[in-house]
Amino acid sequence: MSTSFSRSVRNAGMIGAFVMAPCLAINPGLVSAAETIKAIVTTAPNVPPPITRTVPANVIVELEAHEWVGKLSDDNNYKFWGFGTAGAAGTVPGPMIRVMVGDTVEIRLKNDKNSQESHNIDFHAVTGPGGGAAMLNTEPGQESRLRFKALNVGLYFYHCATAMGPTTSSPSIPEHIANGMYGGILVEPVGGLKKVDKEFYVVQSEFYTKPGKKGDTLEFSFENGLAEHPSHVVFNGMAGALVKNPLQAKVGDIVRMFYVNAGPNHVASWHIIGEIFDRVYPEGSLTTAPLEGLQTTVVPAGGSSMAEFKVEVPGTYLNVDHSIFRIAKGAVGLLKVDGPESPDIYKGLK
Ligand SMILES: [Cu+2]
Repeated sequence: MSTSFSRSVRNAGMIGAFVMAPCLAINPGLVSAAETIKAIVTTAPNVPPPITRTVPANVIVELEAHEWVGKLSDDNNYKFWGFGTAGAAGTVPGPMIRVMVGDTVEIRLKNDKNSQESHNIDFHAVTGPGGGAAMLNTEPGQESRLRFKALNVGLYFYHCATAMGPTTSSPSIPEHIANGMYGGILVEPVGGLKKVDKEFYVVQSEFYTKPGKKGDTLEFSFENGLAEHPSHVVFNGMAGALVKNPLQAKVGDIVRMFYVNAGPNHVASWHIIGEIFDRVYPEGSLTTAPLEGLQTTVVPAGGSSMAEFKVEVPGTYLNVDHSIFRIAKGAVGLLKVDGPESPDIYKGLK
């Protein structure tokens, strides 16, 4: 067992575990003589542990498409379509995936046997037609596989891109995204990102529903999607998800946020009230120098941003889209910072 593998196991914690090659059936082709491991994927806001190895590996990622009714807000349910880890329920957003540039990644996508729709995935981290979607069309109860080489470092979006669905008036890719089928995949540089104290995975997205009463399971509205008029704008899949379960940090921590904007329509103006981004890696580019000292950063639909900031003052900070009326549609989350007061930085005067 290599040293890097041992570290990976220790870092895995409760989230999952790496698995060595011999127990895995690997198809020939791109696969190299490198170590074969099973990726750790995490549910938002959790982030897979940093990659400590420095040589590319064959990485197996297992995902499962599901359709289920869940909470979109305290008042209403919604029939979501989304991705989950193998053998687990679907979540919105789908799991975060973390690989290293040069890795050969094998995606194993199952579609739950109870699904009504075919699903697939277009990974923006994939070089190849459709980002892999054409190779991953998966009927209910079936499994598809794709192997790709991660050529570019960055924080990338992934989403279902199934071109057939129940809405016959238009291509249905938007509907699959609008129902919750998306997530983020980080392709780290060799040697990984600089160590920080806290990492979080936050995905902003819009939902387009028909009107309904409190307690209703709201239905998707293609017309509102077409009009780009969302009923809900949320972080991590539900209005108030990050209010009920705030992100937590301590005074002095350096926080890194992997921020993905699923859209499907609107550009986000990401801002944390009372904080300044020390470093922003615009549009998820991790190989260019960061911008420093930013208040608000634009995150395109189908794109991402990574930001790092030190939290110096205790208290509760609001994560928002500064297209600010979206707060009323659910786009607000909390970051709670515990620790000693910092009166030299922030102090009320009477
Ligand atoms: Cu789909």
